[in-house]
Amino acid sequence: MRRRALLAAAGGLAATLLATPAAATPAGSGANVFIVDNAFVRDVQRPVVRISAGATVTWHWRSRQSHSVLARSGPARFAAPTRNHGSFTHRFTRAGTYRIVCALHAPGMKMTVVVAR
Ligand SMILES: [Cu+2]
Repeated sequence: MRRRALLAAAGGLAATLLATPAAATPAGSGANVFIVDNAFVRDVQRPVVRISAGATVTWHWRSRQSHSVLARSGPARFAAPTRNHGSFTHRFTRAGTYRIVCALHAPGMKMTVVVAR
């Protein structure tokens, strides 16, 4: 039930975001992604998050199982430790496409961050 409530909340956030023009999150600001069992969620599972160089993405764990954030390919590599609570923020300074997975649940648990100049 907790998970259902979270997904409903994420859906409400998505509706808010979809009501605004589909611009990339600008530099100096941040996008949020939720981590549930077993998916990355923004508006949908396996989201494509579009930001500008200099913006951040913050992952928020809302899971019972442990998950990680691992940039498997892209202009830069980074990783957050495997855990089931808390949050992790990464600032993207280099433009390009980042393929991100959970190291424990790849290849199914994945998402993409596209960073514009
Ligand atoms: Cu995982």
